[in-house]
Amino acid sequence: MSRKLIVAGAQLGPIARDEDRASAVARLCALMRRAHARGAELVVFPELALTTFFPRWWMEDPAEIDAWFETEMPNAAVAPLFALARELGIGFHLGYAERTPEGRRFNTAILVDASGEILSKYRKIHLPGHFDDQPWRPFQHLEKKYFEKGDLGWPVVDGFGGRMGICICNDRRWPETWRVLGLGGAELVVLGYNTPLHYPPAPEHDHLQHFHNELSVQAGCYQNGLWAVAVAKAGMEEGSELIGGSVIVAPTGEIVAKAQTVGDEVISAEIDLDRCAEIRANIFDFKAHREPGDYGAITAKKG
Ligand code: CDV
Repeated sequence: MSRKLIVAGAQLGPIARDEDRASAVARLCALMRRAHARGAELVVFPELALTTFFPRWWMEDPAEIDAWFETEMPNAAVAPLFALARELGIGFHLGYAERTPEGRRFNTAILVDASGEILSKYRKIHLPGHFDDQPWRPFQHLEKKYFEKGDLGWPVVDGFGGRMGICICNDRRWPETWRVLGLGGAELVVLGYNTPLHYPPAPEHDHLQHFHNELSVQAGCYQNGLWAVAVAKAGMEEGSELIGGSVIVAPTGEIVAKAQTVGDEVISAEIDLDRCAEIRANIFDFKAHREPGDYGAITAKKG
């Protein structure tokens, strides 16, 4: 049986602070239709795709904070997206802010199959930024304040004819993320990101943002012999310029599709999951060549 499938990345241009869920979901639906028209069986949306990237603002009022979070998934606001996916027979990945019934808050992503069933859920583990108010920044990055560290590990599940993994944004910069997914047997990793062009603590690296994005995803794919669809929120969003640059990357580390704009844009590629073996049965044949007995420091030490 063929293990080829067409996958799409649906990059989102900026979402304004006052843009409501209905408007964002209408944009996601339009992108889903475009992905389906290209024959895609799976479309990947960015991190926190239902709202603006709200962790850029310091907020203290719990009601104001909670307004950015979804307490159920699906819910009434995203129902049109789930319904369209079922109608078209297309799966999707969606990032959103999750508030649990116990009041815990996570930066979450789900993978939904073509029948609208949630196949997998991931809660972001590598939360970047800071806990405290830092008004000197042109925009803040308060993920550590608004989210708890994810508690689901990096699940790898069967779906779309292969083994599927999820990570979120800053996770992609960490080799540990990719190796855990690779050890779980992931053949396709889907991920969304919101990466500003300007990084206030180290502005001397601003010109390297696209390079570091591609370097991270390409290395993760190559070193673990897997495919990735990495999808951005892009463009000038409430004073923060987001890099865009969504890519689809092969197990060889080669980029096979890349966004050309910083707006709403669909990229797609036919991918063959059997190509993972090109790497996994050779240079990164884990069973033959890994030496876990020598890697103890990775889990024994934090820094
Ligand atoms: N949303 C993110 O995780 N953004 C980080 C930025 C802050 C460095 C990223 O890794 O792209």
